[in-house]
Amino acid sequence: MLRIFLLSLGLVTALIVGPARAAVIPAPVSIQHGNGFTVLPLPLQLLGVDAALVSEQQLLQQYLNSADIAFGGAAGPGIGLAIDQALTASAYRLEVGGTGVSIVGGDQAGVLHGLQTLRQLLAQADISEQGVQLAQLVITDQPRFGYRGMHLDVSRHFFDVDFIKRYIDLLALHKMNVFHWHLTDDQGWRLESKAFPRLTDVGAWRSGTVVGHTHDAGAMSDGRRYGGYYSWDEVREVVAYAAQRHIMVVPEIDVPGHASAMIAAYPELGCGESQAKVQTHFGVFPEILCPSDATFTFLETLLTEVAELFPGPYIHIGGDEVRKDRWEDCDLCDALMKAHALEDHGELQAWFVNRTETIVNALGKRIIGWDEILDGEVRPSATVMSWRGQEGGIRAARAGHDVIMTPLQHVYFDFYQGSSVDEPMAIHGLTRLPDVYAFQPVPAELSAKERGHILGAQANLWTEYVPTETDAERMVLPRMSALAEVLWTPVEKRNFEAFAQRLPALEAQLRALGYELADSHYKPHI
Ligand code: TNX
Repeated sequence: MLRIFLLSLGLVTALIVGPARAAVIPAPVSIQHGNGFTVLPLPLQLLGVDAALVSEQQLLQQYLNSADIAFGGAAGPGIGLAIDQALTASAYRLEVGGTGVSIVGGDQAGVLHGLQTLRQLLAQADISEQGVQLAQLVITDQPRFGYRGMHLDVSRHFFDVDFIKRYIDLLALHKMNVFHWHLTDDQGWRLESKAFPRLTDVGAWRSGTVVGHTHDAGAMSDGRRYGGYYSWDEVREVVAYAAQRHIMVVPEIDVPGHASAMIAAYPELGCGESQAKVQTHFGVFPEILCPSDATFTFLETLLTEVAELFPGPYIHIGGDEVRKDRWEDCDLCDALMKAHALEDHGELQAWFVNRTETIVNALGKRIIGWDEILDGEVRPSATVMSWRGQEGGIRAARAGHDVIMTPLQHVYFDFYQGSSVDEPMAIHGLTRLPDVYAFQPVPAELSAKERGHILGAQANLWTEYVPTETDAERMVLPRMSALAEVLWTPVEKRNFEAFAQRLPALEAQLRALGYELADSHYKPHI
């Protein structure tokens, strides 16, 4: 502002004032600021794009469009994209120099990450009739972790494909690369199945919708039918959309617990007399799958469909919060435990997981499970998602499992984000912006070898109390901006005060893109 004012008075040149510091989130590995500016004339010229980067060039055009920056010019300094295999995968180098902007990636993902940095620089640039004025600099950058994820629960509340794409856009902007799609739960089944149409005919619908933020369970339901699901075409559209942004989609089919909707559709999958319905309230429900041959035959057919729809290497099979007491009154369960010398129901659950893993592995995929799968002996080939703190992840890494950290203390984005009474109703808990930023995904007590098992981390957005798109955006923004820095930036470069200074520029950019953000972190915390 001051700079613009001084410039308009003609009192100083940019060189005297010096270029504004680029505010990039997540903070890059290195930024070297130059002394001057480069002015890119409008419309912007897009230069020398490799054939392998056609898709990234399309994205660049879309990004410029959504920032209202004209492109298609043919003169003056422009923007060039290239691959240089001397750089590592996902790494990039961005230079704003005399001849324009050059983004060189170690691969296409690296170029994409460079584009996200450029978007932030453009959003902060002075744009006039002369063109876009960018501070000269050189950024070299690469991610700290390979797995940088965001989860979204679409069961408790349903979000349509347009929103899913806007959510994926947010991941890309933050240089995150995994979208964990929590497709099934007690309150709704959201994935079309050709083999089992009742999963959506019955399981995708419940007899009440949420009528506002309230913890009064009775008031949650207005009696109308609520629900929805994704067709195979829609899933493919989402997967392709994510792939263009170098984002892997991890589908979750949550078994054997959190399965009320599945059992409501196919009661024979449950243990004993089924009372299952698609649930309308928050909670952990007693209906769980029975470990019968019929269940595994069903899962094999279902997971074959899932494996075809989702090209990524993982299928998440849930495993959390299983009300194993349901297996107490079950002759088949007793017989299985005897036959396999299983001592308790935790071991029976592990047996269930192992058998499901065999199915998934035969489909050419690997499983991920929530940390409860460690209650018995599961094979080290299962990747563990540690949510009840980091202890599960520590145990898992020591036992040779790959681990994704998602501890509720730091990255449960369904929790409150501030202590003000104006805070919108949330499920419970408190995860403030500095709590997210303080997250250390690699526990100090692990050995070097064990640390190698920590693939990265993700935040979870459970949506029991997140009924609308606006609510969802306000829960993840700006907390995911803090998480992005945890996952990307070298730990020694992390500094919350510096992040907080850079944040307003990103917040303005996100608002300009039409997202809603929470402002809890600007309010006093008592
Ligand atoms: C626990 S985290 C759950 C979810 C709930 C969440 C609410 C996990 C694996 N299971 O089913 O939505 O708490 O915070």
